[in-house]
Order: sequence, then structure tokens, then C-alpha cells
Amino acid sequence: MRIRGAGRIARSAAGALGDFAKRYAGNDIAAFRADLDSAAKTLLGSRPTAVSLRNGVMAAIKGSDSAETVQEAKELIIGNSKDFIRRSEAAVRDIALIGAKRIEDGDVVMTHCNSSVAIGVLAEAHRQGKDFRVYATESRPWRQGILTVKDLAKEGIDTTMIIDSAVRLVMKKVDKVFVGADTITSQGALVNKIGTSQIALAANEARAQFYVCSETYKFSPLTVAGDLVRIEEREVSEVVKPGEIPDSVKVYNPVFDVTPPQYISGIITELGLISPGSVYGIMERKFGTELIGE
Ligand code: RUB
Repeated sequence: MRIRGAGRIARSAAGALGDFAKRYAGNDIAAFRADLDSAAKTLLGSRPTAVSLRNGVMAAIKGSDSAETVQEAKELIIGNSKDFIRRSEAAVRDIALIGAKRIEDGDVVMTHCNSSVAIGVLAEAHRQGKDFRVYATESRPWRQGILTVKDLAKEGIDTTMIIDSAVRLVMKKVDKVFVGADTITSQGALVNKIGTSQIALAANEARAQFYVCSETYKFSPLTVAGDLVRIEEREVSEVVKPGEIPDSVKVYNPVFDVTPPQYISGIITELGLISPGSVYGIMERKFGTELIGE
């Protein structure tokens, strides 16, 4: 949790593989491949839900299988890793510009958890002089909302923090919701911080628009092959203190949930504002079949 947010997780993983390649001292290509494989597996095992991590790792090691020398493989991975990070940062900036167009003077906006991409959209709209205010959820149990309200306040955005259970009450005043993404499935469903799907339901009921801010490397090619997205479960200690509840009581702490495509007004990507129904087509264009499978 020291590195969080699906975009940062992906950039850190790609950067870590670039560093691994830079520091690798051996000359045996077979040993290099085995060590690279183990490094990639360690990274992939660190957070199970965000497919950006897998896509970042795959992008960094792309083509290294056919390198004939360690030097060749190292140069390739270092280049891939820099390239992925550069494209990822550019995508975040492009999404901010595209998403900001959706914010109008007088809007009341809601955001959830701590998405650097959604915050980028709000910050850009504010920089453009748009007059709007934001409700940000606390996002129990880890309370990433504290980070969000600090980020928004630093930008000078009119921000109100609410507890997660106030979402439906507050939604009556909200025009638009902007959230980030950990993974987007081939069917256009969103996997994001726990509570996102309740916010989408409340937005749908109140006829507020619900926008997802997501780089296309958060689209999951694995879901094309029918794989389910694994929802990370975290420690009980995030929810209750030791001894606070009877030992016989179980605690279930899933940290992401799934929002079905019918609750999503649009997905703001670096390629433009798309409907959940166009995700598969973009994945086909972007990934082909190369990233599907192990
Ligand atoms: C963070 C979270 C964010 C997405 C997108 O969860 O759910 O909404 O990861 O973030 P956690 P970004 O704190 O458990 O990593 O837009 O920054 O990529």
C-alpha cells in the first residue's frame, strides 16, 4: 500500500523491471530469463486486482524472449520500461484535458477513493477556471479519501468530505461522478475501490452522470478469455482493532467491487470518451491477441 492507485502501480512495476535490467550483472541469457521471470512474478503477486500491473509488466518485458544476449535483452527492457512510463503519464494528461470538458460551471461533482486520474480531470477543470464543487468520500477502511481531499484542497478546489454511507443522501445534489479504475473488463464493467458500485447505483437512481477516468492499459485482455477479475481481500486489522469485537465474529474485507456497464455514462480514456460497449473493440485494436493468456 506504499504504492497505490492502479496507474502508479503499473508505472512502478515497469520502472522496477527497467531497474532490474539496468543492474543485472550476469552474461548468461538463460539465467537472465529465469531471473526476469521470477522478478515479474514477484511484481504480479503484489496486488491481484489491478490489470494495469500486468499490462505494465508485459509492456516492459515485451520482445525480451527473442533477445539473443543479455545486453540486448537489457536494452530492450530499459527502453520498453521508459516508453511505458512516458505513455502512461501522457495518457493521464490527455484524460485530464478530455474529462475537464465534461465539467460545467455550477456542477456538483462526487469522487471516490483516491484516483490520480480522476483528480487530474478535476484539477484541469479548475485550472481552466470552471466553477464547481466536489464531494469526496472517506473510502473506508483505508481512508484514501483523506489523500484525495488534501490533493483537491492543494489545487484550491471547493471540497467537502463525506463518510461513505452518506453517498445516497448527498447524491441528490450531485450532477456528475468521476472515479478511477483498477480494471475494465471486455464487457465494459468497472472494477474499482469497494463502494464504487453503490455510488454508481445511487447516481443512476438520482440521474447523475457516472464517468470512469481510465487509461486503456487498465483494460483487461484476460477478461476476453473469460477470466474473472480477482477481488483483493485485505487484513481484518484494517477494519477493527484487536479485541474490539468477539473472536467468534468473522470480518470480510474485500477492497474492490464491480460496477456493471449499464451504470456507466462514459469511460474517459486517452483515446477519447467512449461507451462501455466499445471497450472490446479498443482492446482488439490495442492489444491484438499478444497479451491474452499467460
Ligand atoms: C485505489 C483505487 C483507484 C484506482 C485508480 O485503490 O481504487 O480508484 O486504483 O487510481 P488502492 P489511479 O488505494 O487500494 O490502490 O487513477 O491513480 O490510477
